[in-house]
Amino acid sequence: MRLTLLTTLVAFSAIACGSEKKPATAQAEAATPATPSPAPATNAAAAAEPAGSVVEVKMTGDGTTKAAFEPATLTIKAGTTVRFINVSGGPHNIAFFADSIPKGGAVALKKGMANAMSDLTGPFLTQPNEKYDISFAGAPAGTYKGYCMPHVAFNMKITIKVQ
Ligand SMILES: [Cu+2]
Repeated sequence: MRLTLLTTLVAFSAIACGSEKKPATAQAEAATPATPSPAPATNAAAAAEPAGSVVEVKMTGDGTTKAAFEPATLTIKAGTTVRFINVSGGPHNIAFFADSIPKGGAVALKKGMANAMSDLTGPFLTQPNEKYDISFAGAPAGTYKGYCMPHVAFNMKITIKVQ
């Protein structure tokens, strides 16, 4: 059931995006993360802060007509952690367009995205102020374009430039 919903969302995203960019494929493979990641829900007290600098991106919306990443464009250094925060109008998530990222970027993001629903696709943030960190450690320089699956029709997209 969930898979069906996900597939529908992806199909919808593909239509909404037209020929511009293809979203990350969301086939539900048995995703075993390359590195074991602690479950944030049960491990909150021990959640370590990222080693590098952290840049925050707010996920906002009014629930009906608009939704956005704020900022929608940012430039970071490799090694930075981008922290996505569910501020309003959720659920939100962050997924990257597979064909928008530099060579080697997908491998780096696979390591940097804990609890991914599938490659390049972060989990849905449903709770107020819920956070999701993406480590750009080892991420090749270049432009990474992403979107929010529930709100791609509202053009909820983000461009992250890694220096
Ligand atoms: Cu959203």
